[in-house]
Amino acid sequence: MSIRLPFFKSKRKNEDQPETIDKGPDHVAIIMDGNGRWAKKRGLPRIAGHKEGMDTIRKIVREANRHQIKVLTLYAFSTENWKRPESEVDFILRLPKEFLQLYLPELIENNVKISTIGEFDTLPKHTREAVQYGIDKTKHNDGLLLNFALNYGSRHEIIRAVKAMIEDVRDKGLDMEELDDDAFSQYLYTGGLPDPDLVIRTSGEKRLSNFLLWQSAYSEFWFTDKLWPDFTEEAFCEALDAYKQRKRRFGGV
Ligand code: V0D
Repeated sequence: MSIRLPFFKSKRKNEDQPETIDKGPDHVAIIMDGNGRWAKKRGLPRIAGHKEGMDTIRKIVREANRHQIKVLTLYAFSTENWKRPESEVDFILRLPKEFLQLYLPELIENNVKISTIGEFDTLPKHTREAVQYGIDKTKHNDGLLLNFALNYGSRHEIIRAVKAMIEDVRDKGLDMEELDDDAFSQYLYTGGLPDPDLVIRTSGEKRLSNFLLWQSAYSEFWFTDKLWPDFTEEAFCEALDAYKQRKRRFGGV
């Protein structure tokens, strides 16, 4: 389910305007890893970690708002996550409803708009209905875009985009000569969104794991050993500060 927002112009190279010093990221994407491990460390079932992870989302959304971040993309459920035990998958797919029961009023108060990327149609009906409710209730908001990657895998996203583009060449007379990377980007789930400026992964793994492969070609990366439920506002600010410092150094040379 891609949402097209014409007012977000993808600006990857930023050659035409001088880099603003200390400019924070517009788009932050996060791989929220380590929920199961957090629970295991406490002798709790993995699902307790997923539940705790929802509270971290709430905190990070509030902090993202304070920093005038425009898009926050969260890797909530990958196409590989189906391989987990059925009971865990079942629990995870009920979290959107629980999350919205807890936090939708606060999201609305804070002008947050919910969107998703990924293969929405093959999620269970109850999950789709819960998420769609959140999308509908926040569709008029124009603050932070809280973008959940649900049933998302980047290679699949790219293949799907290639197929859609070929269809448009065949059926809509799209000129092959005009196809460049900007044109292609529009066929991805993230079409209309800026590329992530900063990709964060918690819990120590230093991999992209099929997340935003195309979109993160020019992104900065921040890896932390903190497990997602232990990721705090302070830890998030640390990542944002590191991002700004890198930009500053880059601007200086
Ligand atoms: C589990 C830790 C919120 C990471 C956070 C279906 C993994 C809790 C949502 C959510 C998940 C999604 C859409 C929406 C509102 C909330 C969520 C999933 C997993 C996968 F509109 N947390 N959360 N979705 N986890």
